Amino acid sequence: MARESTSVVVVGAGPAGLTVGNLLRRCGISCVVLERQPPARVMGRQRAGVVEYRAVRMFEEWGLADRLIGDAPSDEILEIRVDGNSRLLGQDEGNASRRMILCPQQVFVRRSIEVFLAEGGDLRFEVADVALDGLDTGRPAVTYRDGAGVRHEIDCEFIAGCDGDHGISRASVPAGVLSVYAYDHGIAWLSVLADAPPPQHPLLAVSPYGFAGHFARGPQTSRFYLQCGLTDQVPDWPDERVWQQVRARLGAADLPTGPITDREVFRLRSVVYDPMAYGRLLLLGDAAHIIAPLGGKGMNLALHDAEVFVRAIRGVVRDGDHTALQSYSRDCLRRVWNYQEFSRWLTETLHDAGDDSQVGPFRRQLARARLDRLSNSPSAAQAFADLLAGLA
Ligand code: RFL
Repeated sequence: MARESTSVVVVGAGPAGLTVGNLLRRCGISCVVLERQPPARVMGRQRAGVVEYRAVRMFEEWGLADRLIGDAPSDEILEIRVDGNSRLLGQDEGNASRRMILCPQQVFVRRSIEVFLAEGGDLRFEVADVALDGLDTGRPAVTYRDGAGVRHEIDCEFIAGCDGDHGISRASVPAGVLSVYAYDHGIAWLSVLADAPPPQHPLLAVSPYGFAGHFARGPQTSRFYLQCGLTDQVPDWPDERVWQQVRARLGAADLPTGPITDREVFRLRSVVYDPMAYGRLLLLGDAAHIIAPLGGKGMNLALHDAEVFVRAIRGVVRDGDHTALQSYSRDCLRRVWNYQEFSRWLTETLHDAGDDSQVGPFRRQLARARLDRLSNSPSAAQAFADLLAGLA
C-alpha cells in the first residue's frame, strides 16, 4: 500500500472536481484529483452547453476566464417560439452585457484539465475501488487501486465529493444523515445530438405537438430536445420521426437536418440532498443535487458549489477560520433551491403551454399568460434575464 498525504482529495473530474482543483491551486492549497474514467471518456462526454454570466464573472475574478471560456461564442438573446411565432428575450440594453457563453461541457472539461495539468496539478485517471474512510474524524483518508493494481491511501484534511449522481461519495454517508427532496416532473424527453447547423439563438419552442428545444453544441452540431411519451423508448424515434417532429414543433418546415450521432430518452427529475456535507466530506454538483434541464443550471450549480467549497477550505487552511465551512451547505443550498424553482417554473410553463392533454385547457391558458408576461412586461423580462444569468 502506497501512502501519501495532501490537503484535499477531490473525487471525480467533471466540472465540479476540475473547478475545485483549479481554484485550490490558485490558493496554493495541495490537492489530488481522482477520476474513475480514462481521459478520452471524460473529455468526450457531451452534456451541458451554457456557462451562465455569474460563472463567467467568477472565472474572471480568479483569472481563469480567458483560458477556460475565452474564445467561446456568446449570446445574450433567448428565443421562445410559440406555435411557430418567435419572441426574442434579452434584446434590450440592460441585458446586453449579461451574455450566455455557449461552451459545450466537453470543451470546458478539456480546457479545465489542460489548465490543471499545465500548472502542475495532480490528476489521476482510471482509479478503481475508491473508498472513503474516517469521514467523521479530523483526518479522513481515501483509498483506491491504480491501473497497475497497486493500492494507494491518501490521508487529507477534506474530501470533495464531486463524483456525480452515481458516485461513491454520497453513498459513503451513513443512512439517515441526509434528507432527500425528490421530484418527478411526470415528463419525458428524447435528447438528440446531430451534425446539423445550430440555431441563431438558444431556442425553446411551445407547440400543440409538445415541447421542443434546439441548442448549439458546436459550429456544426446541435442538440435537440423533444417531449415524448412517458413509456417511449429510443426505437420509437427513428430519424424520420425525429425530423418531422422537430420541424413541426419549431414551425420550421425547411430546417436543415443532418446525421444523428446520439439519441436517448430520459425522465425529467429533480433531487436535493441536505445537508451537502458529512464530517470532513463535502458534496458538490450532481453528487448533491440533480436539476431538470430547462434553465441550463446543472453544470452552473456545480461551478457555484466549487467556488463556495474552495473559499470555505481556504478559510480553514490559510486562516484557521471555520465560518465559511460551517455555512457551506446553507450557502450552496440557497442557490440550489432558487434554481430548482426557476427550472420547475420554466419546465411547467413550456410544457403546459403546448400540448394540454395532460393538464387541461385552463392550465394551458395560465402558462400562455406567463409567456405573454415575459414579452409584455419589462420588469418580468428583467427578472427572467437575472435568473438566466445567475444574478437573482
Ligand atoms: P459529473 O459531470 O457527472 O462528473 C462526475 C465525475 O466523477 C467521476 N466518478 C468517479 N471518479 C472516481 N471514483 C468514483 N467512484 C467515481 N464515480 C464517478 C465520473 O466519471 C465523472 O467524471 O458531475 P459534476 O462535476 O457535478 O457536473 C455536473 C454536470 O455534469 C451536470 O449537472 C450537467 O451535465 C447537467 N446537464 C446540463 N447542465 C447545464 O448546466 N446545462 C445543460 O444544458 C445541461 N444539459 C446535462 C445536460 C446533463 C445531461 N446528462 C445526461 C446527465 C444534458 C444531459 C444529456
